[in-house]
Amino acid sequence: MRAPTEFLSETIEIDDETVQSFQEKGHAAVRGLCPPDAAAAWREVLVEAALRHSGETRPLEERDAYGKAFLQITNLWQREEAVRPFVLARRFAGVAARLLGVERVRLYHDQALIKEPGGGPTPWHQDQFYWPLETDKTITMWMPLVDATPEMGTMVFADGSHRDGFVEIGEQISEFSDAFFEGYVSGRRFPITKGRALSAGDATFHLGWTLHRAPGNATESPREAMTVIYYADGAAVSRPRNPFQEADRLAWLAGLEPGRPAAGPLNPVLFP
Ligand SMILES: O=C(O)CCC(=O)C(=O)O
Repeated sequence: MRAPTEFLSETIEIDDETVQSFQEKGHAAVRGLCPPDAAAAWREVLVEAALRHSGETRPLEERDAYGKAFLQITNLWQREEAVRPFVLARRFAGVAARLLGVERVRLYHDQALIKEPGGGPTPWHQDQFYWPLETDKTITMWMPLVDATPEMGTMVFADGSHRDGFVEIGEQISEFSDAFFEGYVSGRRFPITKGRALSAGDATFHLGWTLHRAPGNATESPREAMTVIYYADGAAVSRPRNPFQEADRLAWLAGLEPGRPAAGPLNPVLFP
């Protein structure tokens, strides 16, 4: 068996059809991005690291909709040395660049997202609601570290919704965002791509403006997933449009002023 780090510098081919479909729909699945043996090895490293840093102690029933949806542990690559090769992997960043149609991508941040057994649905939302970045070329890689069925809560997407850009609802991930966007996607008649069954190490990618949600975890097994967010190199910091973007500017962009290149010490170029 090859070491779980070995393949991370190797790029994979993404065919033109997948890129075109991604650009039309705002999301795509890439099977076998992390080979099965490596996915099992990385699961141990990533989930252990995530749980070590999760501050959540409340039972599910005491949390709001956001808290019920998943345990969210951000910035693992800075917290644990062992996680760095995974988050900084050229292989994953190369897919992000290819799907975005750009030459170079930078890291925004990573996060582990663990939907516990009985965990609630992930409300409809747009990721870029949180990001003070002056570009539409932003993308999230979402990779389950276990074989994940739709019943465990794999991603559901509103195809083509990225073309609407920022839908300013003034509220973050919540029951309100879920209800609002449920009405919005049906009103706009976006086709819905339902949650897929994914093997550990497969991944879905979606743009920062693509509306997405996930059902609750109706199984007895945790849905363990790792995400990495990238954006096109050359993007500038934008003027924060809400307090969450201001918090992100300080946390992920080293407090860089609006208009400056989004290129802080936490945003290395990961591809090429
Ligand atoms: O893991 C989830 O349930 C939600 C993930 C998500 O919304 C994202 O990665 O953008």
